[in-house]
Amino acid sequence: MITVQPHLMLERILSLEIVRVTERAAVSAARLRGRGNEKAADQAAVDAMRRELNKLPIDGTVVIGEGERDEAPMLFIGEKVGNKGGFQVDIAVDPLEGTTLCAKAMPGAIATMAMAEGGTLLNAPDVYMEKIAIGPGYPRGVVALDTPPAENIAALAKAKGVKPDNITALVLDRPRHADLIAALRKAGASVRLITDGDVAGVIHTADPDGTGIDIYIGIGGAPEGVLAAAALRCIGGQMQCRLVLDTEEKRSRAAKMGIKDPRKTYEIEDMVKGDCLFAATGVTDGSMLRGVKFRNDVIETETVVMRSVTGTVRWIRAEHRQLDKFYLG
Ligand code: VTB
Repeated sequence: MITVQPHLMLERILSLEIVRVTERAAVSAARLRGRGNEKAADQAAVDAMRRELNKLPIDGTVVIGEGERDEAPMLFIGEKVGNKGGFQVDIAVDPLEGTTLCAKAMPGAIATMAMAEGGTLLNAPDVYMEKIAIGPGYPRGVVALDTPPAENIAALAKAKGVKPDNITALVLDRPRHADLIAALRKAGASVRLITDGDVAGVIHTADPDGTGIDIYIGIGGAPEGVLAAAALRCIGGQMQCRLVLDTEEKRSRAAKMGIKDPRKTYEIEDMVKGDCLFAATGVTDGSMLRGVKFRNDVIETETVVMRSVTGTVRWIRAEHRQLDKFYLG
């Protein structure tokens, strides 16, 4: 007996289809690992992701993409993707999250995307975003964006039942975070710094025992924030974010995208308003995913795919033997 509700059937099938999308993007980018050419690696991932997205039975609109139409020829915000055969979906893509990591063959580059019902993903401009995220299992509001770092660390430690010096915070290594890092350390926390890749950074908080990360804090990209929110919508956890709209130009760009209150604090449910799918494939080896491996006649990929309807998280290690599908030339 089929127990899947009919209206969820397509979405269920799409959860494997989006794996194909991030796999292709990851393989194309991985060919350009360590070549010092961020643009070329990104372009390869974009091309592959777009080609694959256009095969899906969806009527998709890119809401988080490579940029505005005039600056991004492909996967621009507003671009229609899919074969228009299916239902309306919003798409968020970061075909190569961590272009620098890929160009330098450093750990943690991924190809990632999220898909949700049409009109449910936050249309965020490509600006900075303040973010704070913790994993599941804590009382709601235990940490907050506007609470000083020391108080957040103390509250989180108390809720976890440990001392503050057993809390580890993940922060992007940027000069803008100097005060934040100092305050976290003063509060007793250990600070793990990353050079790039805060989508994976936020996801790390969902499994503190496995990753050693209890909290993600700091300012990163807004598109990456929405993608991370999609992942947390599937696996649980809390996140608060605010766009950094510090110039008139940014505020008017945001307003054009429908953002009425430039100082709004977004929770996960404000960024991803309904059910969603999230997928990420490793490009370079990282603490979340293995990178692409090129062997004789076989290409290996590792992908995580999540589905909010059920909270199922699948880790998919694939061996690809039909290599012409990657259009590697
Ligand atoms: C982060 C990080 C990305 O951009 O969002 C960061 O997750 C923010 O921008 O991997 P800055 O680099 O300007 O700090 C990335 O590093 C991608 O560029």
